[in-house]
Amino acid sequence: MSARLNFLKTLVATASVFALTAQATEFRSSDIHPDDYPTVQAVRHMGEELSKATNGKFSIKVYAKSALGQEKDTIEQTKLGALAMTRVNVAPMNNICAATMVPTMPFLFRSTEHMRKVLDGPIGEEILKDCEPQGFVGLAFYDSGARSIYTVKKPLKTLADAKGLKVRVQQSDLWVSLLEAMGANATPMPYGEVYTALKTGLVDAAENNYPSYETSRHFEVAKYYNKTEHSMAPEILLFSKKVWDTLSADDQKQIRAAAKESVVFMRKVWDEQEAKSLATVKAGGAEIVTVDKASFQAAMKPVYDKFLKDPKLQDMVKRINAVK
Ligand code: GTR
Repeated sequence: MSARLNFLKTLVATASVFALTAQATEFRSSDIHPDDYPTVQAVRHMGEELSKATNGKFSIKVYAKSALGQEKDTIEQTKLGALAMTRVNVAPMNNICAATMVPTMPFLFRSTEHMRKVLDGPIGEEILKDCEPQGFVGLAFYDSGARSIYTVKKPLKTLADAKGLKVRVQQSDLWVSLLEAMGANATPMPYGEVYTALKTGLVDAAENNYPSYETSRHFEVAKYYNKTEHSMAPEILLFSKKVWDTLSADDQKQIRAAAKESVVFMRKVWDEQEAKSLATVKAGGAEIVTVDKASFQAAMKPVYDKFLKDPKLQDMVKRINAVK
């Protein structure tokens, strides 16, 4: 008798667990950064908000530290619907979705405030929308600060110092041209290979913001952080269109709302992280070098000419410049 009761109890328990799992969906999201990096924290925060708003129907599990691959791989998986979400920089999207080239453009944003205002407004929405025909629902932009060139052997003070420098760039044709316009030799490679490339002399330099320079430990190998601040290419949070199309309009609304909310959270964490990373790299022996930025800026026209041939994109740049 008691054996039968136990059996029934187990049956009921199993059935209810099953019902729960049958209803609840956990979206997988990828990131190349370590666990406590602002982008990882932001998507995790989004998951918590989404779970609260939907009474546990949806949640997000973030796979950090490239557990699911480098950015190009996870973009591919997201397109196929094998992965629901990926947080990447706009750079590896440049060749896929043309509008993402615009916020990548050198010396485009005048300040963090300018960048945030543009990306929060209709222009930001337009860029996100441009990824949809390619299989991605753009949910949000996250801050990525300003990128500067860091060098192993000697500081870089003017454009002339960049001549012939072997610089790692992100996997984007635009990024190759950007460094070539500076007179450097651009070597595109995934983020995960940069530390070794700097250490073995495969490249003389790389470029990134303070948090990446610090958390990747690149500052231990490339001591000169030369403040070129040549691009403020933001991060982008992408949802798989394939998965998206299986969701109801109401579910989609909840996801969008949680993503937007995570931007506010991210900016706070980002500002703190930038300050913390700067202090860490300085304490670790990095030298912050002042650069003749105007000489770099003056060399950028060929990049605009080559990549913004489409009048729509040119117009977008004009509208960005007009945002006060
Ligand atoms: C970081 C960015 C990453 C990746 C990396 C890189 O700043 O957060 O998404 O783009 O730079 O240089 O590959």
